[in-house]
Amino acid sequence: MRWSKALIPTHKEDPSAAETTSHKLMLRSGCIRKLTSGVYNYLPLGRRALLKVEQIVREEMDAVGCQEILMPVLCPSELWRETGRWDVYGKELWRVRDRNSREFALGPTHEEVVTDIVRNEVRSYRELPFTVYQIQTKFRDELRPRFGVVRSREFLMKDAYSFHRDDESLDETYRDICDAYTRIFERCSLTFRPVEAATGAIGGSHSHEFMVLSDTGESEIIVCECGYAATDERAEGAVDPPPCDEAPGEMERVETPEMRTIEQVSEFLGIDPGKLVKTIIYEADGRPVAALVRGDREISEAKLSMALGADLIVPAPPDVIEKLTGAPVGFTGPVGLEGIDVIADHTVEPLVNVVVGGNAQDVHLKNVKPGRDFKVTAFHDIVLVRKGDRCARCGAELDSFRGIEVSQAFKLGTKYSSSMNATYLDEDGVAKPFIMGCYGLGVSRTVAAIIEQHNDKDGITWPLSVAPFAVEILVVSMKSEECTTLADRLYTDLKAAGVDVLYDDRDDSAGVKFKDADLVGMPLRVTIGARGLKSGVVEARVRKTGEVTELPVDDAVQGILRILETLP
Ligand code: 9G3
Repeated sequence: MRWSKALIPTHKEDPSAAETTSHKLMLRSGCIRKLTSGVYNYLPLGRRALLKVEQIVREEMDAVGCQEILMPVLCPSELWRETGRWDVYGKELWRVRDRNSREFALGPTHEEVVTDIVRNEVRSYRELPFTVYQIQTKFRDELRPRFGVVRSREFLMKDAYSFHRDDESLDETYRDICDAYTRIFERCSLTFRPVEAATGAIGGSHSHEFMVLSDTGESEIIVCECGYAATDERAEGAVDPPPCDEAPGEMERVETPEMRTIEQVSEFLGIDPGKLVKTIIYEADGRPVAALVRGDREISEAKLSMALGADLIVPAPPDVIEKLTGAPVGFTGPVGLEGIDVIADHTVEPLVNVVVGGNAQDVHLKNVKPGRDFKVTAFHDIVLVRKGDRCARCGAELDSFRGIEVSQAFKLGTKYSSSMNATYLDEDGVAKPFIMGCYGLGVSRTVAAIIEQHNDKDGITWPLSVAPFAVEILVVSMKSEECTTLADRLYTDLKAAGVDVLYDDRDDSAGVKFKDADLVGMPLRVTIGARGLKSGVVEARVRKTGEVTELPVDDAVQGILRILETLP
């Protein structure tokens, strides 16, 4: 591609609205442009990188025997009503109507549609197992789109679905696809880590996420030297209990005017946050529940949802809280709370003399003892584990990292096939629901993750495997005919040798062109200048390492091919 004719709008300055390195660099290098909130155009460089990643994904999915299909973006609401998910997902599910007012979702994921295909087309156990996948634009009306294509409202995802008659077969495919993911991310030169994950609203028994390690990642990963790794919301850990050798005192009412937060109450009463218990009212599939953790800890909504077997957990709105407790938000407590389940974390059980909300404006209760002063429906592990807690497996101190979630695999079991009545006839002639797995990989997000890990102060440093172009030819001055003649020839010869070449033939200053070459970050830059040509050489420079090789003009193509072979 000749740069003079290409749409590669680079920018010197950092765009003010971009918070992460990858978002800034994708904008500055002209890879993407924002159309509207959470919606991006891919310009030629971005499109080419996206296609490279897409192709790697396709090759590795095909290699483990998956078949590519393409399902529609428009998903009729009837299918989503069959699984109940039309009502479970709120505004994030993008709903549209046709001219006859029939409702559709713009597909955020395709469990329902694929299950519908399979229930109509697959009859016998002899047709199992199999896996289908698609690479398709997905829609989710995110509350807070951010970080460019990392969290956008329209994004490219590879989603795969497998169908089985038994768990062993599901386990095998699950392993094969996790192995394929490992190869995909290795080919993308990513530093990543598979971790155990919560299943959340999707349901199912088992889940892993692949995390690309990055300080700008939205996910927190908890890791242990013993090999245990999990997302923070899923991680299990031992939370050190504070000493509680005190004698239990009498429950006592205290005035706490305008003191609503743990910090405020703790400071006002001069009591350690670890001796407070916080009570949060959630709606679990629409039903209110109270969840309790120590004041110095946070609740894992994912663990709470698993403990309750609920599809969707959301904090209850203020009016629901006021109605249940008779007090404004900030004074909720478990004492005298009637008619709703109280779920407490295990760490709450041994506490004595704690402070809780008094269910009345400006009131808290002191010297409260769980079990004595209020009833707990059930104790569960619902605490959000953090760095410094101890590993549930080996007892060592847990560490934490930040990561970008680039893929996730779930063992779904029969959740979707049962609710949609998708069955096959087994050997014994009995109709049984398909056992399912599903496997997602964010293609556009992976491109951003690659840039997040491959950049320096001057711009992107693309790995060769996903670079929009392998080589950039840079002509120092378009005024020199000797230089442009050679550059034209090299451009033609490299393309003939199958190399993707970007030819910076713009009539701009050398300074601008060198800066842009670093910014767009093609793995190998070949500079053609009058000075080099005097001694019969062109200069090849590896973007990532800065390593320079002078190549004799007559051997330039072979020399370039040799260097490319050494690049990842
Ligand atoms: C929705 C909306 C958002 C969603 C979902 C449904 C996340 C939803 C989870 C998954 C799970 C798997 C197939 C590939 C592998 C991952 N956000 N999830 O189901 F309606 Cl609005 O998508 N899907």
